[in-house]
Amino acid sequence: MAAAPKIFGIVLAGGEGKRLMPLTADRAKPAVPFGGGYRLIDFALSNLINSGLRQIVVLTQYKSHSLDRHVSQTWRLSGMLGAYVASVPAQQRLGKRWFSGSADAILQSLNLLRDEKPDIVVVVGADHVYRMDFSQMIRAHIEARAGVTVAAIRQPISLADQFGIIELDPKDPTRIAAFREKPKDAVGLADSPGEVLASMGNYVFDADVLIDAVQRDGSRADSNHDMGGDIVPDFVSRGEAAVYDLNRNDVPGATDRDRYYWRDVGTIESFFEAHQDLISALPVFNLYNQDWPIYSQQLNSPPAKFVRDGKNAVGTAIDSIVSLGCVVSGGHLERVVLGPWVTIESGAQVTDAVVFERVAIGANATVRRAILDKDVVVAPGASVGVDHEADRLRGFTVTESGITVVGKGVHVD
Ligand code: ADQ
Repeated sequence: MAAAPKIFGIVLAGGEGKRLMPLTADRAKPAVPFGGGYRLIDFALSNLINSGLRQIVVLTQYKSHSLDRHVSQTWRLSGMLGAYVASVPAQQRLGKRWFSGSADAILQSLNLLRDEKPDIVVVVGADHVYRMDFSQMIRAHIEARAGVTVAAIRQPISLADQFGIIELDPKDPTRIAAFREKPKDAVGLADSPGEVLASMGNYVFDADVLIDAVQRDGSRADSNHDMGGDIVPDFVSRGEAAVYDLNRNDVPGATDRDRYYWRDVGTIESFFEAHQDLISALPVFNLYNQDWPIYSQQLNSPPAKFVRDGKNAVGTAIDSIVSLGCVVSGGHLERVVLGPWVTIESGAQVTDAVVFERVAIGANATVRRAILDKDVVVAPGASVGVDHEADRLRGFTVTESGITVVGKGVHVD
């Protein structure tokens, strides 16, 4: 391999995100808004760009219109030195079929690798909130001389059935001895029985090894063509998989609280909780780290404004994030994340909420423990999240822990 290996990034962004319904009714999961002005995919892309990658493709499939638009409008790199972030929709290059899994998405996109001829390929998921310097993981991969290196982080054992679970080789703890995708009967770690070592769904491969692996997988009738379910276990069975623990990763500007922060925001519950992690005074995840910025679309919008209403009531917000273009007129926000262009009228009370773009909350309305998708209108005096039975009867999703989700464009009376 040359002294400076050529690195290529693949972002897997074709997942449906069924567990995030109704937020994914009309958009791919990586395009779901997060933290006011971001989309979920901005975290993966920012990490890759901050790590020095300059050739990145985003493989899309499911309801990809808003994702494709976001990637092409926001992630415009200068054309110099062949730098790009390109959204590549499924194209049926290998017959009349869509991607049958994440490994098949790569198999159907091998023309991109053949064009660029990289030495190393970084493959990442598109729906996690975290910071990670992939250049450090790439160095570890080259030193480990493994076919694949899998990024890993400790997670509570109660979540083991949502992740690929890694068992290390006791003789060489840099190697993976066993890998099971989403097991129901995971065993805790020897030094911490309440935890397991989970795959983050981020991988570094030698390019030729990746090409060979997805081609072999493609010819197997017994494979689901899934990176976590099929490709990684195959490397593990041949003793060719190394692990890279996120706790080895040192991201510039990280705080003690968020140095190893990583959240899979695949469910409404985890999506809601990750927002709560953003808004406290000492945030669990610090969006204000300028040494490792998370990039997103630049809105041409006026700043947020807080004003008194006609009756001299003050518009206030505490422990909240308020995006550009918002106007809070006499209403009160507490532990709320507002996307751009939201209006909050006199006497409205909004607590513990995630509110997407262009939502209007009318005078004296009440919103509690809720997620309001884009263009929702809450009429004056109406309520969301106060009476869960009434919420269900109106067709809103109410989760087990009592989070009410109102879908895009719904008018709440
Ligand atoms: P999951 O996220 O459940 O687990 P998957 O549904 O395959 O696995 O999604 C992985 C990534 O690939 C996501 O970013 C998704 O959008 C994308 N994707 C899924 N199907 C795709 C397709 N047909 N085409 C293109 N992209 C597709 C994975 C790993 C686990 C690991 C967790 C960490 O399989 O081992 O623990 O991620 O969250």
